Amino acid sequence: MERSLILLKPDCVQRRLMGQVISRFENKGLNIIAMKMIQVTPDLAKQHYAEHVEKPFYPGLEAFITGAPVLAMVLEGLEVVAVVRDMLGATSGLKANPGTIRGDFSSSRQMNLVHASDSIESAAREIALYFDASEICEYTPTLTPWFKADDE
Ligand code: FUP
Repeated sequence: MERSLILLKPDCVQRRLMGQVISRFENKGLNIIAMKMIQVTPDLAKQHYAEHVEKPFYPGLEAFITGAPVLAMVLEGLEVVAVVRDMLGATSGLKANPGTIRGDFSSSRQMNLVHASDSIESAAREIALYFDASEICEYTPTLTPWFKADDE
C-alpha cells in the first residue's frame, strides 16, 4: 500500500467543494487515514513548495495557499500516488481533461483546488510536514474484499 499527502486548497474550501472532492476519493476505494483542517503559515508554505521558492510565481502561490484554511489528508491505496494525480488532471485547470477534478471544477493554473504528492518520496516528506505519526489512523476497511481481489 502507498500513501499520498493531499491538500484541499483554500479555493476548494472557500468554494464549498470539499465534500465533492472527498466523495471522489471515497468512491474510488481509497482509504482516508488522516485528516485535519489547518491554516498554512508562510514558513510551512516555503517548506512544502521548497522547489518553487525561487520562482517568479512563488509569492502569489504563497499568498494563495496561506490565504484561507486547507484540509490536509493522507490517502492510502494501491498505487495511490499515481492514481490520485490522474484523478486531479493536469496542473492547470485550463489544461486538465474533463472528468478529472481540476478539469471539472477549475479554470486556473494557481487555483487548481487540490494538491497531491508527485512521488512516493515526496509523499513521505510531505506527510511528515503536515502530520505527526500519532495522527495517522490506520485501519482495515470492512469493504476491502469488494474493492479488490486478494492477490492485488
Ligand atoms: P502540481 O505538482 O500539479 O501541484 O504542480 P507544480 O508542482 O508544478 O506547481 C505547484 C503549484 O504551483 C501548483 F499547484 C500551481 C502553482 N503554479 C502557479 O501558481 N504558477 C505557475 O506558473 C506554476 C505553478
